[in-house]
Amino acid sequence: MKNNNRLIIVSYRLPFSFETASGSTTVKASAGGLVTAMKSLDFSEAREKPVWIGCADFSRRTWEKYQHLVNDDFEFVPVFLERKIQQNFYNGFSNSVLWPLFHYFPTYVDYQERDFVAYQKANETVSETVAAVVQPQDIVWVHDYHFMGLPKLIREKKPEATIGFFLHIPFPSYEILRILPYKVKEYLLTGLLGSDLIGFHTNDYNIHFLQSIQINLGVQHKIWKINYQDRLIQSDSFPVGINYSLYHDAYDNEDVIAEREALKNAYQDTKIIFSVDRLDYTKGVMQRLDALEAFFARYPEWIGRLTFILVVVPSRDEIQKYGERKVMIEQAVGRINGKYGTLIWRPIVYRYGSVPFPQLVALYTACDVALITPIRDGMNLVAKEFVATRKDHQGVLILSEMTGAANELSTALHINPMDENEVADKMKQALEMEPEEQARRIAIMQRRLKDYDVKKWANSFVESLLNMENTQHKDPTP
Ligand code: GDG
Repeated sequence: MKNNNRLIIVSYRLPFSFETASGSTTVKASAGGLVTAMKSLDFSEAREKPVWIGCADFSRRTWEKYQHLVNDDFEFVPVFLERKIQQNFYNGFSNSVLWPLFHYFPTYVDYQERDFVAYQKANETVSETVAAVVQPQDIVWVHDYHFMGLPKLIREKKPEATIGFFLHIPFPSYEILRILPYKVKEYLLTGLLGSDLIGFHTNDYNIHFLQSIQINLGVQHKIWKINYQDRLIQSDSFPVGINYSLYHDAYDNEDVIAEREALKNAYQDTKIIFSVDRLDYTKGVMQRLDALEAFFARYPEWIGRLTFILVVVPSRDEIQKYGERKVMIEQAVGRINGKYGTLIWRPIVYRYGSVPFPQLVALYTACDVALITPIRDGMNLVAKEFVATRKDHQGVLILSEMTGAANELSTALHINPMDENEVADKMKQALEMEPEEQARRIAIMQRRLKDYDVKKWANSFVESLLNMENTQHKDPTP
């Protein structure tokens, strides 16, 4: 897709950070899925560089001094929030209200009025920055739950703007949303309705959103079209994809081969089950450990013949619920290793920390089984990346039915993460699966991931947004 519109991305984080070591400062680009997706859009005919607006995790002074080091296809506009506002907006309302509630953990919600005030303030500040930057013909694409108020705030300042919003986490059922005070629901839902196009990973999330606006605001919709305040809005599902070729081709990368050989040598006497997630209660790590224990209890013939490599990546450690989780995981790992381990074998190899890309792909491609058991997950990219890397067409994916990815990865072994016996049985099935059957299942999933990769995702969202805008000018009735 080529077009002459300028793209303005708004996300909580900017895709780089400054690192200072031994007195010298460098810029480190981050390589998340969002960065890849945004870089894959073709805006080569646009008049100006695309712009990326996000909250700064560095000081204004650092930015003034080192911004010349940031050389990128994007122009970056950091927003500097007051420390207290930033804390209450991010750790408070975003990650202690919206995150747990939207992942169906209502008892983890810690609603504080001051945090909601900070969320509104942060959205307002960011909307002022967007309004100062946006010009006619620009496309504004807002990402994720930190900025649900933003589309409306931009629309108030720039009524003609073209605005898209994408939610990376689940949109929960109306019954869950109703736990929030009415003024909060109203703020979030009317906030989203400032968009022209609202995107979700799955149809279910979209339906939940449509039900919520109907029940809470009395706003009607028809076949994904919403008529609101004389504007036509569309909401639809756009399941995020991955950079398929990056992961698929990495199988033959020299560093990956070396790391894979090292892993296979280290665990040559056992099969390998593997998982990697951020430390988050939504990812179901405790349930996974319960299932492993159930597996050894049900199938003791596997004791000594299986290694579970558990990688947990630090995340949001300032929030109490995350710190508690780390202690729980480490106690369970210690207990299971103590109970089943021998002097020469440990059932669980645990790493708390991130691993570099070649090691991650080596783990994906050395393992016999990937065990992915979130209790809720908007999509889950790890499952998709694991499948994409298996150029050898081997390996079995066990995947929670509570992930958005389960819709697309139809030949994975689906499980309910709460049912430890079911997970244990599927682990046995996976470990004993014939190579031909593994290949058949992987090939089907790879076709889907290759066809609908991250480029397709980003392009189909932007194309729908542009078409939407045209439709609006032509005929504002659904
Ligand atoms: C949110 C939603 C949705 C992880 N550990 C390492 C590492 N990673 C990379 C993975 C993957 C990404 O981080 C994690 O993505 P997920 O999708 O699994 O999870 P969230 O961070 O919760 O993402 C989620 C996503 O947004 C996109 O919309 O799918 O549902 O919660 O790319 O590879 N990468 C490296 N080392 C690690 O240790 N190199």
